[in-house]
Amino acid sequence: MLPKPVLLYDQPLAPNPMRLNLFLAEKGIEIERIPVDLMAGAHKSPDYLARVGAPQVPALELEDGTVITETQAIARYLEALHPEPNLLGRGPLEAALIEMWQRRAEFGLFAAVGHSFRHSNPKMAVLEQQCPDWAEVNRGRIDGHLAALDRRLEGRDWIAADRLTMADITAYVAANFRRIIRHEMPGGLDNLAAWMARIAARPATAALETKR
Ligand SMILES: N[C@@H](CCC(=O)N[C@@H](CS)C(=O)NCC(=O)O)C(=O)O
Repeated sequence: MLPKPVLLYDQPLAPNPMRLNLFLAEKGIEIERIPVDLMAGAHKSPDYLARVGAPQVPALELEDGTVITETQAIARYLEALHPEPNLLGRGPLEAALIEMWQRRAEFGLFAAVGHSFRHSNPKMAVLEQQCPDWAEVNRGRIDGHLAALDRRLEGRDWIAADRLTMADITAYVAANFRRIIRHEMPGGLDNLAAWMARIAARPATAALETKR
């Protein structure tokens, strides 16, 4: 028997927890959450570090005391417990392609938006040793990542498979999070705009938006 999840260390406004929360909502998984106040440094307290082992959210605690960090690792465990709806791939080839697009989204658009935000917003100075040039470099990369996604979505509804997967979730959270740095969506990315509207209209996404 696999140990059951008992607690999610969460911060619903932060983008990695957002990815996991969307994943959970799509799967219909309910779990007790404990909000972690990142701005107050709660994730760096000795108690948090002793329990979780790393100063970050999300983190998933299991009934046997194991704590899993890293959004993708948490998702992987939860998918083993709740295989449907499948978000990480059925079979090795599909799983590899979803992982590939997930990583491209995470290390591409998601990282560009994240670095741009963390290195430019004065409030983030409590969490980040800020480098304004790095914020600008990353802001400059966003349009290219959006255009690449738009090209990928030509003639298809979803990024990696015939249905929404974790690749879409990561890319969507990143594309949406641009709003926090007031990045303007370039014109002409019609495939991307249609895909964003498709995800925004899903019950899981809508439920998440209204909770915030
Ligand atoms: N690679 C990790 C990243 C986790 C992460 O960086 N989470 C952010 C919130 S989005 C955090 O906890 N930041 C704390 C800090 O910057 O001190 C994952 O995929 O979950």
